[in-house]
Amino acid sequence: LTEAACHSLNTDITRHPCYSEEAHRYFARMHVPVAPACNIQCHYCNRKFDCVNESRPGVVSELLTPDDAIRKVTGVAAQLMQLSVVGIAGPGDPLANADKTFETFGGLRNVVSDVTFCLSTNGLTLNKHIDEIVELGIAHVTITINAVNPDIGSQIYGWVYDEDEDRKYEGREAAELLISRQLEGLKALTERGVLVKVNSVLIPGVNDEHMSEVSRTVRSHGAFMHNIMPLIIAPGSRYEEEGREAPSPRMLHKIQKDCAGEGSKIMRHCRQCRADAIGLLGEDRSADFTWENLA
Ligand code: CLF
Ligand code: SF4
Repeated sequence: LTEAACHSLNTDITRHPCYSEEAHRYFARMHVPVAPACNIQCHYCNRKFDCVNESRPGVVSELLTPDDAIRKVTGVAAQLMQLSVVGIAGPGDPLANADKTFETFGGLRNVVSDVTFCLSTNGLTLNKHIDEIVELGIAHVTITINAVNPDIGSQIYGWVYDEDEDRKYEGREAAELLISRQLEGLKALTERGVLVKVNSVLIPGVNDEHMSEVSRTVRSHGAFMHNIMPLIIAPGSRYEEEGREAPSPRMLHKIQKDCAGEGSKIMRHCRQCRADAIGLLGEDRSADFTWENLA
């Protein structure tokens, strides 16, 4: 998309702290944690904590109901002039809690103007929600895609639950289903004018050598930007039991550089936020915005 096209779709990246490196110095995002459930199992995750796809492991966000989230955003927007984005990123998968997620965005539409809506998902059920996302004006969606090859994906995901069939998939089949839904959702959103960022968790020994293929594939399906994030292992997760380790900064930078060299627009300023973060990236002011302070 050209910059002019972004403006006409209300996908003004110059005010989005994640989609624009420059914007992250001046504009703030607020996450509302309304989405507790998840429909897949990543080996780096422990459900006691927030979704690791866009968040630090070991963090527990306090859940909000959609009504409370709407009240909270209204209060914060009145006090935090830099607020430009409201996002739903957990603590589970926002689209595994589609009713709560869309009720929140729908309600916010009526009470805040001049903020962009942002959604982060593992992508499993995106195919069912494209129209709703577009109709609610959710201009930015992030999909966490860690592999595009099911053999590699089967080393990352324990299972995937398909609610329509009421069936739990495991192993290669689970990864195959998830990957096909992710790529289908990415393409469909892009075709409808939504700006899609792809997050990938870099897992040494699993997807490090695969990452440039991931980057190429998501680019060819329309991804606007690729955010390759270092694995941080949640306490109590399968990867912790296996003794896996985070990538070195050197490995992360080399892979980001290689993917950029092949033509992907790489995000380098991600701070792996919590599902209830408020403020500039890297800053968490959620403690400043208690109900008492907002009253
Ligand atoms: Fe939040 Fe994510 Fe939207 Fe940003 S975070 S839902 S795109 S408004 Fe940003 Fe945080 Fe990194 Fe995510 S720094 S974890 S990339
Ligand atoms: Fe955990 Fe993965 Fe579900 Fe996020 S998508 S809550 S990391 S299992």
